[in-house]
Amino acid sequence: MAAVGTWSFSRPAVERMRCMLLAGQNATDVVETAIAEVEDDVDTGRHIVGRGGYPNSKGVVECDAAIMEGVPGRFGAVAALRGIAQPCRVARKVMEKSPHSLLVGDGAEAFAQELGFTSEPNANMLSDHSATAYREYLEKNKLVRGGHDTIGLIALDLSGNITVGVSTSGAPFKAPGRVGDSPLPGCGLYADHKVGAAAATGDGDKIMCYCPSFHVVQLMRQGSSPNEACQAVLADIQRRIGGDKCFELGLISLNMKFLSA
Ligand code: SD4
Repeated sequence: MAAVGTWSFSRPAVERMRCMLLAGQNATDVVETAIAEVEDDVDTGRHIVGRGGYPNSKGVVECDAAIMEGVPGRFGAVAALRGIAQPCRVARKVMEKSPHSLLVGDGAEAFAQELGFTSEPNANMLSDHSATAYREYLEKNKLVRGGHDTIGLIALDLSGNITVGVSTSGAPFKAPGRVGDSPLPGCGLYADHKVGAAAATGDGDKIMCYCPSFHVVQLMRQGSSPNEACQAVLADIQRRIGGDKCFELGLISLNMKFLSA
């Protein structure tokens, strides 16, 4: 079994996943639970995930989230979803209960409500921090607080199931309706039970043009280690965009090697 996550703030979530996996829990339950706890937590340093995420340019929190299992076709996602504190739980329901793979905006919210999720007023989705940051943004008409907090978690359970999940409120003060890389398969996340899984974080408007998560998994399929695959994808993108240009992209990946560890 094994668990990995994006950014140092995900360490408690990774530790939580490790305990759940050791207790024999299923990879998808583990990823969903660990992400949902981060989504619903407005404390310390997590300002781009679920409740408490930075809002869009109109002050409304809009979230993207996705879950992908290693089994072919097992994918569900939501994008530009408003009023739901734990969007990754809705993404899982899309995977399990909907004939579709990705639901957006009002349609995603209606789907969530039908399945018993409570839609909350936008005021409940903002934290003191994100509300203050939005006021500063309006006053100065520019992003005064940035950073990256998108959570991406990968779990490999004791039975050999691998699942990856991501959740984000996206680019701070984005245009309403903007969707990033996170809910797009191959871009924000990808999993294949014969190979491994990967997740991305960073500037989603650029990331989605390069399908880096799919690329990482393909390279692992061809024999690269997770680290080699991530490095190779970063180098490939750097080569393609040209030496002096850059954008923010972080990748995590896990292969099936830890199955018996
Ligand atoms: C997005 N990739 O919506 C996300 C943002 C992110 O850490 O990863 N932030 O563009």
